[in-house]
Amino acid sequence: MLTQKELQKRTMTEDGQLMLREAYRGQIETIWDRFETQAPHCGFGELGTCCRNCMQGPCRIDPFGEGATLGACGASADTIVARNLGRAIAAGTAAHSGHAKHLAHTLLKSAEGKAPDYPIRDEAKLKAVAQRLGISGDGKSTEELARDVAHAALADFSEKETPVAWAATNVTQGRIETFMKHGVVPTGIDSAISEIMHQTAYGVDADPVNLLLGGVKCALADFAGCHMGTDLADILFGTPKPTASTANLGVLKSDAVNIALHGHNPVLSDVIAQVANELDEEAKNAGAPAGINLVGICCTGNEVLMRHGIPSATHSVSQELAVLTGAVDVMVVDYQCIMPSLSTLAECNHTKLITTMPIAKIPGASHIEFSEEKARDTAKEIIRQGIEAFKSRDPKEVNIPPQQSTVLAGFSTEAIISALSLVDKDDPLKPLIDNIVNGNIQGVCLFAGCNNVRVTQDSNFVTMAKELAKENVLLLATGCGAGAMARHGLLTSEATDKYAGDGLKAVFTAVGEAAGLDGPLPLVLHMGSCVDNVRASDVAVAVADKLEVDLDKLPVVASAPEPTTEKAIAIGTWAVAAGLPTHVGVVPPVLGGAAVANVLTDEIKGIFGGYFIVETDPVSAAGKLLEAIKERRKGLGI
Ligand code: SF4
Ligand code: MSK
Repeated sequence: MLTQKELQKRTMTEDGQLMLREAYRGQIETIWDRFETQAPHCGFGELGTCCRNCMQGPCRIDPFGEGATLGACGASADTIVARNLGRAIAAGTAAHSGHAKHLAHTLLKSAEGKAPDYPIRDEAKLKAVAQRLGISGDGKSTEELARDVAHAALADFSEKETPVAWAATNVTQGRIETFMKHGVVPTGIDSAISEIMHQTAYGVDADPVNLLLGGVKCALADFAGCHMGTDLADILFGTPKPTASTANLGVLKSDAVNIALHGHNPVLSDVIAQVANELDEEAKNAGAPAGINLVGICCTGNEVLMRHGIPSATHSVSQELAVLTGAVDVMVVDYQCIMPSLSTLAECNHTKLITTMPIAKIPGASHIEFSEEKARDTAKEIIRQGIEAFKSRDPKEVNIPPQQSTVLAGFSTEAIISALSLVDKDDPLKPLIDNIVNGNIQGVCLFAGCNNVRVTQDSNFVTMAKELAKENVLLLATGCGAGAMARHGLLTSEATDKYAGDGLKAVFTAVGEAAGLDGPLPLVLHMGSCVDNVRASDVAVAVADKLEVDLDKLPVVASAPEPTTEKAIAIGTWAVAAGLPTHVGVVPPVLGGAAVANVLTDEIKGIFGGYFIVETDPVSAAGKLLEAIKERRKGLGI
C-alpha cells in the first residue's frame, strides 16, 4: 500500500491522493509509477549533452571531463546544449502556431460562408485586431473584415520581407528596436521554425550564442502564434469575461453523462459546449437524470471554463485520474498534452476515448475526424457516444472524490481593463499604475506552465503564490498553473482575504466592490490557456507604453514553477526576450553547457533585460522573484 507520505509526495491535491490510492488498489499504473520505472534517468539527457542530430551519434559529452569532451564531429557541450534547446523551442512554436493556424483557417471558412457553425461572436475584437494590424474596416462587412484578418494571419506564417505582424504589433517600440538590433525579428512563423531547424542541423551553426539568438527568434514567432491563437479564438468564440465555476474531480457527477474536453484548441470543444444542452433530454432518457455534464481538462478546459463556465476537472499530470473515477463516459481530445496512456486506462473502464484531429491519433482510441463544415454534427455525435457509453457504466465502479473548489475565471485583458474602468472610467490603467507606484502593489507575477511529475503536483504553484501574495504581488495565471490555483481555492475572494498583503487586499477590495463582487477580486486572476499568456503581456505593454518605459524596466516577473513541455520552453524564452526575470522550478536540460547556462541566467540580461532564474525550492524562488521586483522598482525610482 502506498503510504500517506508517498501519496503526498506525488500530489498535494486530496482528490488526486484519493484516486492514486484507488489506482494502487486496482494495480493500475499511472504516470508516477511509470516515472519511477524510468529511474535512474540518463545523466547526459538531463544535462542536455546528448546529441542525436546525425547518424554518427548519439554522441555524449562527459560533464566531468573524464570521457569525451567533443562529439564525433567536434561539437562541444555548449553547442550541443544550445542546439537541443533551439529544437525544443521550434517544437513548442510549431504547437502553439499550429493551433493558431487552425483557427485562422476556421476564421477564413467562417468569412467565406463555409463554416456556418462559426459565426463571428466578437465583432469588437475583430475590429480591434484589424485596426492593430492596420487593416481598414471602411465599408467592409463583418465577413469581409474577418476574411482580411484571416488572410493576414495566414500570411504571417510564410517568409516575408516585413516582420511577423502578430509579433511586431503587440510589443513596445523599445522591444522592436532591441529585437532588430540583435537580429531576432521573425519574418514568418513557419520560416522561423524552419530556420532554427536548419541552424541546428548537422554541420551548420556551432556558435552557442548565435544558436541561442536563433532560439530567441523562433521564440518570438511562438509569441506571435500564441497571440494569434488568443485573438482568433476571441473573435470566433467571444472574449472571456469573469465567470464563476468549480474545479477538482468532484465536478464529475454520478447522475450525469460526463464528457471530458481535453487538449488545447477550442475549435471543437466550444461547439460541444454550445450544443450540449440540446441533448440533455436524450441523456435523461438514457437514465442520467442530471443530463449532460461537460468538464474540462488542460487548456481546452481553460478555454471552455473562461467562455462557458464549464468546470475544470483536472490538468496535466493528473489527467489519468479523471478516467480512474469510472465516471467519465467520453473523453474527447484535440491535440497537445494528451497522454497516450489514457487509452489503456479507458479500456480498463467503460470510458470512450475519442481523438478528433488528423495529426493526433492514439492507438486504442476511437477516431472521429473533425471538420469545421460539420462541427455541430460531430459535436452531437461525440455527445451521443457519451450517452451510449453511460449505459454501460457500472455504478459500483464509480468513485468520484468529493472535493470541489469554487473558481472565478475569465480575466482577459479586456475584462481587467473593464474592471479597472469602474474605478476610473477615463483612465482605466491609472488605478493600477498609481497602486504600483504607491507600493500597494509591489509588482506583478505571471504564473504559467504545466505540472511536472518530478514535482509534487501543485506544491510549487501554491507555495509561491502564497509567498508572493503576502508581499503584495499581483498574481496572474494561465494554463495548468491556473488549474493548480483553481484546485486549491486561490481563484476566490476568500483567498485574497486570507493570503494577500494589506496593500493588495485594499486594491482588490476596491476593484471587486466596484465590479459588484461580494468581496475582493480573487487572489489569482485566471487569464486562460497557455496561448493566453499573451493576455498578460498585453497588460504589461499597455502599462509600459503609458509610463513611457520599456518592458524590461517594469516590476513584472514570470514563473513556470512546474514546467514540462517544449511549449513552456518557448514561452519562457519569449518572456525573457520581452525583458522579464523568468523563473523555472524544474532544472532544464542545459546545465551540461556551462557557457550556455551562464548566458541564460546572467549574460542575456545585458541583451534583453530579462533572464532565467532556475530554482527548485519554491520559497527561495519566490524570494528571488521578489528581489527582482524590488530591483526594478528601484530602477524606476519608486
Ligand atoms: Fe555526434 Fe556531431 Fe552527429 Fe551530434 S551532430 S550526433 S555531436 S557527430
Ligand atoms: S496544457 S503545455 S501541460 S500548461 Fe496547456 Fe498544461 Fe503545460 Fe500542457
